[in-house]
Amino acid sequence: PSRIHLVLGDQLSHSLSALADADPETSLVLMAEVMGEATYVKHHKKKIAFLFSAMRHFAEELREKGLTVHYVTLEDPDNAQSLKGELVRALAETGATSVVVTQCGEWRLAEDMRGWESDLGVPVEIREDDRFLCSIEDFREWRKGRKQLRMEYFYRDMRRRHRVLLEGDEPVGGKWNFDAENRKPPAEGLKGPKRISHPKDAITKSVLALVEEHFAGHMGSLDSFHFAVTADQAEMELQQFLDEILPYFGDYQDAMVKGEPYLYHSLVSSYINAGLLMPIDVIRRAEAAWFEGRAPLNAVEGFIRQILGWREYVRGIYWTEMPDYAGLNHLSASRPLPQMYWTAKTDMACMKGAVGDTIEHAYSHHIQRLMVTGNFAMLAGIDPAEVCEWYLAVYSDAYEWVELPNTLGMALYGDGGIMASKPYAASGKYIDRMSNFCGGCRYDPKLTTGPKACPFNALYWDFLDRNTEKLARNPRLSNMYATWRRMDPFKQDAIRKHAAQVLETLDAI
Ligand code: FAD
Ligand code: DLZ
Ligand code: SF4
Repeated sequence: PSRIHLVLGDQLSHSLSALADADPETSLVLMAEVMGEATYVKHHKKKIAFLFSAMRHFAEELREKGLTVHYVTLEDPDNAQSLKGELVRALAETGATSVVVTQCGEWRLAEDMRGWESDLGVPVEIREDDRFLCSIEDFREWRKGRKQLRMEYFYRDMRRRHRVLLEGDEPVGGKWNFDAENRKPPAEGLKGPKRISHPKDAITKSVLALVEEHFAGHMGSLDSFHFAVTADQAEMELQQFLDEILPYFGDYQDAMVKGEPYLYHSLVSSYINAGLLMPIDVIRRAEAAWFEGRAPLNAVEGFIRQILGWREYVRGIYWTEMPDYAGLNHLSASRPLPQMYWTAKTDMACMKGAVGDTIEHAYSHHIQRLMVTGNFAMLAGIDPAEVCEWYLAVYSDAYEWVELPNTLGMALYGDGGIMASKPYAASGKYIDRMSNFCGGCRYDPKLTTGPKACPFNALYWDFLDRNTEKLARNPRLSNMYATWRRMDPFKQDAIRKHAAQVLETLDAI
């Protein structure tokens, strides 16, 4: 072969730009399981197992198409354990004279790639990742000259550009956004439908054994591994979502229920991000469900907004803000991440639930990530770098391009308002309204001080108080600051004291 086509673990798409001209005669496809990628953060065991198994299955599919694939397993004794090292080895072994790859999803690796051409001594062509619906250049153009970035306007442009849910040039249903209809608290006894669990074949079983052996110290258990590991299996899950679940997606998008990690969410993020599903297909099929009367508009529009809007928007923010973005810490937060994020050992039922789901499934849904674990980390002033590393490690859908703006920007307000127009700060009252966690909790969401007080409450006021200088001028927080200022100074003092006590004992609450 004269050319090496490198395919990364989150590039498992037959339409990948790096494979566009792969040729059975002259091309060698290189895929490698390497410690460098598996340990730059301590990824959840299920995330590693999902990716390795999906990579191995994808390699088989490429072989079935007639391509030559050089697949390096983690345990290969000659494995250089880094992507560059494996390229060096493959070039030396084959005498190939060039490399082609699709641009990657993380700054860390992109920086490394910039040096490959000179380090490897052959031309390295880095192609655009056209699985995304907005190129980085187009995003740069879109944001040029805008003082304040708002997802909503980007999303409307994307709807127009890709002609999604449009009637002429107008949004179907007369509005761009039906979010106001998407905030129902959970009904009593709300239970999500049973999800597909795929049978484990020989490839998956051997990957599970490998992960158990080499990543024993990473978070999570490999029990009940249920992930789709091929595009066909991911397609089955998407079809189930479109048929049975999408109609309810909007209504319960923000609801949280103990013991129900999935509710009416799609679970497609891991598959889209790894390349097993194409975002445009997912969008078109959800759109068809509305046009054909199989799902209501609030659900379909809400779902499409997440993928055509948020997903593309956060990627644009990431690539146009990096590398400085990763170091931002607008609120100067510096506390270490409490142990409960790794162990779920806490009396706070909502945190126990969200972290417990994460340990068990490498998943928790958006509102748990944002309003429970994220909100708590922001209110408690946890160092954003530690929080971001946690989110990048523990979710099966996590890559820095999508994790970082969501965590640093949306959940922690660490970017000072690039992603969100105000901090998503909330007290126990919000969690009580949107979940059934509080009923079974040692703490009481109605109390702010005293031994039974919900820790979110004092932390909420203390957070506003601590950050007055940075936040009080935000018009979207003026009501909350007015309430705080009107409060009896003795009560304010008691809240400050209780918050200080909570912060001192974060590992024991
Ligand atoms: P659904 O609720 O069914 O949503 C449908 C799809 O929309 C998702 O599959 C996803 O592709 C897309 N989507 C929804 N919200 C977002 C968003 N805010 N940003 C980007 N895409 C979105 N998502 C990741 O894919 N990887 C991450 O590492 C990640 N980290 C996050 C960290 C924090 C602190 C927060 C608040 C959110 C994070 N998200 C991340 C976004 C979101 O929580 C997940 O995409 C979602 O929970 C995945 O589950 P689902 O497929 O069931 O989503
Ligand atoms: C996340 C991940 C893991 C755990 N392992 C590998 C691997 O062994 N080989 C590989 O090519 N990719 C892996 N990945 C995905 C990469 O980390 C991902 O491609 C980069 O972070 C850029 O998005
Ligand atoms: Fe969470 Fe507070 Fe409710 Fe307990 S009372 S579940 S800590 S919000």
